[in-house]
Amino acid sequence: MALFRFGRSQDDSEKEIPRTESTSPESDQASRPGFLARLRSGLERTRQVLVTDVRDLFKREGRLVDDGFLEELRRVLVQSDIGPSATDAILADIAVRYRARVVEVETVLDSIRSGLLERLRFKQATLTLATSGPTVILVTGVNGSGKTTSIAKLARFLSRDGKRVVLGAGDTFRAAAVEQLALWAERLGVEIVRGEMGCDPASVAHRAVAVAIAGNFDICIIDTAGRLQTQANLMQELSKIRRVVTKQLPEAPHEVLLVLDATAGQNALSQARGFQEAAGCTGIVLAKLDGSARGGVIVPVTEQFHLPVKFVGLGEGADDLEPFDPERFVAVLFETT
Ligand SMILES: Nc1nc2c(ncn2[C@@H]2O[C@H](COP(=O)(O)OP(=O)(O)OP(=O)(O)O)[C@@H](O)[C@H]2O)c(=O)[nH]1
Ligand SMILES: [Mg+2]
Repeated sequence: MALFRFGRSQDDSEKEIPRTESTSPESDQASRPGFLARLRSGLERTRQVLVTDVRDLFKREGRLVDDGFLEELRRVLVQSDIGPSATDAILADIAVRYRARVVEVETVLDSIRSGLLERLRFKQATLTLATSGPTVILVTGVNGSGKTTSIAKLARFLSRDGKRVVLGAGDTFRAAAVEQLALWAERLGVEIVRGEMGCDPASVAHRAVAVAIAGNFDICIIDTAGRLQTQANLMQELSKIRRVVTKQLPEAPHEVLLVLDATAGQNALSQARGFQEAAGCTGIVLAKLDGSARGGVIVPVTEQFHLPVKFVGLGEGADDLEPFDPERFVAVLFETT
């Protein structure tokens, strides 16, 4: 078991760490426009449906709100990835307020906007931090969802806030997985605890938390190997990591973040529901929102998992993570360009 300040990479052939993004604080301002552009493109298809297609229902006149209109509107909304529950709620609200009246398109867009905001605002949440001692964050999800990259981004986000961060390389299955995290640790200037290849991930988690306690770290983020909820032994392994950590610090893990790939489509996303049972997830990181164009999926995801989206990932660089901000999300969705 070794503790590195600047872990050296021996084999990172399997996972390339993108080098496009600067990790210096000075890059923050400069990266903002790019970040917004990525959020826009992540919402492009959803916006196309929610705004353009809804406008198309109106041509240049108001519309009478009757069953026919509501059905047309439903057909549009179901294409937008916001999910059946939000669609039903928005339609019910429009029916109650405007049935048998003539409405303009802006009125309907306002109803959709406020319906979405209401649902998403409720799901906003910040990271839970320990009141004393280190905060332990366990990161989990299916293969390739974006866990390790999100950990790097999270470490960057928290370091920028003045927190001392140590990473635990709990994906002990692949050498490249450990090296990927070690490379990030080196680049970010944070510490990493790693174990022998193939060793029990719970032992790495235990050591990482012990280092965090002994070294007065503020944050300990533990990576885990990708797994499917159908792999019972691996799900048990996740429960074991949890138990080991809780033994060391009764309130830990303070967060169990489920990383979901926004490009995976709604069916794939709901397959991750078993993680809640095994790992007791506390929040979602929705990664790869920049590549999805169907960012509306954030609405059904929060509803299906009964979990808040704590962060969204909008790129492969260390700065490409943002706390989820429903106001901004909805503003970008409905902005006129
Ligand atoms: N565009 C984009 N790519 C991302 C984002 N997050 C992760 N990726 C990329 O997705 C791929 C998988 O990311 P990882 O962080 O290795 O995923 P993982 O869940 O740790 O994968 P396993 O450990 O193999 O289960 C990498 O190529 C990342 O660069 C994101 O927010 N946007
Ligand atoms: Mg990984």
